[in-house]
Amino acid sequence: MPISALPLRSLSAIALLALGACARPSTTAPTPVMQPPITVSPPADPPAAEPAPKVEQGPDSALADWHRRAFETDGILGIGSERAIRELLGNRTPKRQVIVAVIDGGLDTTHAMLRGVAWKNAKEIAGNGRDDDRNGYVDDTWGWNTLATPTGETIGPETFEVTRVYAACRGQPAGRGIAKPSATRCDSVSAAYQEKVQEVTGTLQQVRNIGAALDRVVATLTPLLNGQPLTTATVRAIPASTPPVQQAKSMFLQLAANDITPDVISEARKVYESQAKYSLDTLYQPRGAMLGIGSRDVMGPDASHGTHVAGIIGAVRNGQSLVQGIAPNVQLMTVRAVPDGDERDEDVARAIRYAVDNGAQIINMSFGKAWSPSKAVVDSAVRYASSKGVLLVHAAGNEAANNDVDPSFPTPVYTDGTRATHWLEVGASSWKGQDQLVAPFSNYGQSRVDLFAPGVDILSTVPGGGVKRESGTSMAAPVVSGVAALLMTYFPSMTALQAKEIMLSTVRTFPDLQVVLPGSPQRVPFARLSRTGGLVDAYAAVKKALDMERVP
Ligand SMILES: [Ca+2]
Ligand SMILES: [Ca+2]
Repeated sequence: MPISALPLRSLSAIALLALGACARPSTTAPTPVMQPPITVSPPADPPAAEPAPKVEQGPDSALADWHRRAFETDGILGIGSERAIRELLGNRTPKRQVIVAVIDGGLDTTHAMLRGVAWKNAKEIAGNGRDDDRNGYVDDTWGWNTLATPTGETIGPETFEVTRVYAACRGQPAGRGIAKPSATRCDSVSAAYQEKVQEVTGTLQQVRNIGAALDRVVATLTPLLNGQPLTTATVRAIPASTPPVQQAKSMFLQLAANDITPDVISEARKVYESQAKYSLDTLYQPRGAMLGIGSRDVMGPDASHGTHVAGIIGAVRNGQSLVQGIAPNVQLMTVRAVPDGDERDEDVARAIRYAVDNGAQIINMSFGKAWSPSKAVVDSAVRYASSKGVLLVHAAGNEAANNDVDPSFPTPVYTDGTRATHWLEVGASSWKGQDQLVAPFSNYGQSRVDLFAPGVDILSTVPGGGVKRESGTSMAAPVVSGVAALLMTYFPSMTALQAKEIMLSTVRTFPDLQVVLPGSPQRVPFARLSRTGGLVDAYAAVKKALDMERVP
């Protein structure tokens, strides 16, 4: 079941592989079920002065900037944004500053690659306890944080929606503010809650098992490295002197080939431990009786996800860095509304309205959930954004599911069945191409998903000044937000709606391509996994915008 779309790596098949090969013979056998893709968030506190890690490049791994590259010139299915800037826009300068709001888990506004592009509320005086610009928010210099107690303390973890509704059925604190559902409804809610408990505790156990196996592998290999770091290259170079060393090497490399490293495991462990401890707890109610308006703390306790998303859109562009945003001349506005656990509809609605009222032209929403008890509140904010011409770009979700059947909220379809006009729903594609073109975790939907965009192994900014690769539809949505911003900055009279239409009409299609359907061994036509059947193509979009300019 969906939770907030944090960056993700699918452990499903790998978990079995690792358990099968690593588990101690006498321990309980792994349950041979496919777990849902695992959502992984990076560590909360990376060392402050850590230099950017060396990024491995080669046929086995993605180029650091693959998502911005062009198929025609680089042979990889990126979006061609650099080629567009170089070849089509070389004689122009960006004309308009575009504000892109990132509704997410927080932003590190001090990151060297972001502080020059972080939106600042020029009319608000910081820290004087007053609402200087009278927009309703006190000291909102860097955006807003909806996740705070009524007395202004920042909230970290939250419950799942299913936990809240289940708690409402039982009159427990986590259900506060939700009307008690009918007895029949409560029966099905109870079943859904139990299923979620099983899923979280089962996955946590798997992660712990893999972690224990990996610890043993690391303990065997580390003494043989002569102080060198543990990487695929250094491990490959270790002589397989004894059968245990050979086995440890082979296990490490197999796991690494599936992106399972000690870091990934410790991140996954943190996420699932938090879910088990807080998100499933029917007694947990971090905000007390009232939701409150929020606070000025836009960073929050863990800004990893939001900082990564923001960097994809607009990290400072200079020719030297591997990490650069897609669009020049953007300002990134942060609205913190996505906790560990499920974001609340009221917070999502407030965040959208804040972004619209404070000048955002594009809003990136890399989050999602399976339940939306107050969907009408979100719908109303979405209608408001549309009425102001603001484009909403939403990640399709990481459950390898069909959104036409199991919606991932918020959705582009209102409760009355009509559709939001200013909305793009984005699935994730991979650099691997061919039948691996669709990311194995990505949601899809011929009706509910508009297009795909690069969302695997995307290198971007993380708190503390570093950079990191992450995967998820969370990374694909900001690619599309970035292309929209790129169009709007170079074509200053273009509306967000026109940018959306240009992107949709210029997608790269693959008429005969069969791809592996996420969550299944089946192959299906890529054309049927989204409305357009295509991948966002910045080069083609810019070209079309230029063509349209020439036609009076
Ligand atoms: Ca204010
Ligand atoms: Ca102030």
